[in-house]
Amino acid sequence: MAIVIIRQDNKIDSWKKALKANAPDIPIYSYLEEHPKEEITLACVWKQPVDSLTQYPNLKCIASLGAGVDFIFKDQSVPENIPITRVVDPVLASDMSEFVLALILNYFKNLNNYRTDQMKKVWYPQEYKRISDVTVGIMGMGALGEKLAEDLIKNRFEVIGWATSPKNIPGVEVYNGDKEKNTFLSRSNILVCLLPLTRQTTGILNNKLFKELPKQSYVINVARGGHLVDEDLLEYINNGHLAGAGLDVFHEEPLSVEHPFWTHPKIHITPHVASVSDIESVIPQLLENYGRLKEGLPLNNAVNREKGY
Ligand code: NDP
Ligand code: OXD
Repeated sequence: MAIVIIRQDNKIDSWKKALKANAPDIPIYSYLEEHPKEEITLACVWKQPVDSLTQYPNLKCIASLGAGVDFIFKDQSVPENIPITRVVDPVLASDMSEFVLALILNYFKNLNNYRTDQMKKVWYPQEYKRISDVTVGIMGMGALGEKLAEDLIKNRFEVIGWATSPKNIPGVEVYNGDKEKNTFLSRSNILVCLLPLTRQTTGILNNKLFKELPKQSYVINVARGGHLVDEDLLEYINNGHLAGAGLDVFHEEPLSVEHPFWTHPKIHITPHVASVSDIESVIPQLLENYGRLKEGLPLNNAVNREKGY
């Protein structure tokens, strides 16, 4: 049994070093080095190259090194019968919650505008918003959505949520499914998307949805670029229905230099940094599942292939 790490950024060595430090007896390889393919039972992946997962005849589990697994399902070459797991981690959740809180407060207090004014030596006080002015609607009340809701409540926000199934989260009214979606939207002055990207949720942030939001709502997408119909967002900001948007994720990453989001005064973009898996925090769950594979036990944080998340 052995582990292979497959990712196309410059983080393979850090993951490998940390895994080895925590489990010196387990053989751990980068997919870029010579390695015995038949020994690999666990593949730890992030945006793997197409076909890279087809080379392991004894693969028993594909572990996403992030919370999302959409990139695994997108790769048609990924074997259909192998269990997939994902990261569910308190550090990932608190990082996300801090990021969204920062975006909301930044928007309320016009901080980006003042920074731009500062560069031009412009003194231009503007009206600001308060926490008590808004209800935050969170689409997706999973590991990240629930933690965000808890933290927003601690900061005196009124919070509502939307998911497929009922939830019991103190202080949060959670709406379910399509029939309650419009009621949820009609109350969301700040809409935060924390949905997984699936067949059902692709393109969900579109003009039909924006129309249901209260006038001057602010949209935050920290989930996946595929949730958003870019032209619809531009239309609804430019026609004045939406106040603006904070976007961390895009259809194409890095975002093309030609894209109108870069220069739009009401769109705040960041380069997919809302919450990045913390290696030390995530490693214990990878090793726990490696041990479970060995023992033939059910895997933790398993993805439901039918649902796609
Ligand atoms: P979870 O799987 O824990 O939660 C997903 C939530 O979405 C669940 O509450 C689920 O409902 C709900 N949901 C799924 N499909 C629908 C639907 N069709 N209608 C209504 N609700 C739906 O995911 P996480 O919270 O761990 O992560 C969410 C996403 O955040 C990830 O998939 C990833 O894409 C993104 N992400 C982005 C990061 C960034 O840096 N920008 C970092 C980390 C994650 P139910 O509970 O009823 O199943
Ligand atoms: C994730 C991400 O899904 O970083 O973890 O986007």
